[in-house]
Amino acid sequence: MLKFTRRAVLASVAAIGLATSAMPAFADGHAKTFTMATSGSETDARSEALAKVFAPMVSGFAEYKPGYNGTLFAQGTELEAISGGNLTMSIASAQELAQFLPEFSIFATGYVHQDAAHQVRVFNAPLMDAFKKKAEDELGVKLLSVMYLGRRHVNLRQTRAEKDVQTPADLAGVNLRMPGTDAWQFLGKALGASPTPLAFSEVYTALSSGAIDGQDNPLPTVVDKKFYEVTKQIALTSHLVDLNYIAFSKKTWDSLDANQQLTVQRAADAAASWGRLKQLDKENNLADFIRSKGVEIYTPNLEAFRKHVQAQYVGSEAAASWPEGVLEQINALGN
Ligand code: KDO
Repeated sequence: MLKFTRRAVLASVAAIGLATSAMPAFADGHAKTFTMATSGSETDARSEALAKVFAPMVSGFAEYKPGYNGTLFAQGTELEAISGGNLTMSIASAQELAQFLPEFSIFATGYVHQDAAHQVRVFNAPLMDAFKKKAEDELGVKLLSVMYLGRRHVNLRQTRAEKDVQTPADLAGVNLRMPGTDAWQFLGKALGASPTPLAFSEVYTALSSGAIDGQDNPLPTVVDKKFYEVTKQIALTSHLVDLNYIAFSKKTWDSLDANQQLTVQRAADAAASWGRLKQLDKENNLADFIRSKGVEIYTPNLEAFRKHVQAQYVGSEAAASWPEGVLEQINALGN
């Protein structure tokens, strides 16, 4: 028979007391959990930023619980999960938002954003207010901050001797993997290639087997996912200075008190800044490492790519969804 000695009971009470005191004090007395889903890896700068900066800043009232590599929700399903109340936050893309709100495709358009600083100016400009409001009102998604993913380049299995990429004409017939949404497939075609939709988690295997001819992620992703092991060249097209948004459940946001909301906003901004600097540093310092792995890196005819890509958007269905004057305002915020 289990003997509950006074000492044993006191020890148990003390242990429970210790455990609960280790838990942060919650305004409403209940622990909040912020689940986060991304198709990115744990070592990606954006994932690191949320885990190392955002999570500690909100730990006074919420536990951050990330799911990487599409394990919590498959790539492209995160916004629906947030909307449906099954997920708190994600590293969302304008292309995914454009599946629900077509006008977001303007932020996924080739050769529009010029650099990371331009992305921040655009996200904080009054032109963004209507986009943010629509995401909240129609999707239940609050866009807290803009994250820098980087300059996307054409990365091919073929050597330069086999396929030298100088202009879009050189990509004719190239089976270029692009993410699954319409805006991504449009961009792949605008580059002159034949785009194939494929989940981010499948790209390495598809490159290795030859199921695809190439992919188009920024240099830090080429290193993080070891694409340099299964590709032979990178033509620095910089066809999209790519971004993500820290997307947060509006329902969860509305359940926070004013101080908690301020803390979440500040934590998102701090994480976005930290991640941006880390990604820019990686982007500016990885080319030689990738070359050391046998990948040729070179600059193609950028004017030819810029002109051809932008011409594909003129008169397109995507462009028809852009609110009047917004492209001009984005360009005016450029360098
Ligand atoms: C990709 O699938 O190539 C992509 O880079 C698209 C981005 O919008 C974003 O979803 C990203 O994957 C993930 O965050 C993984 O890095």
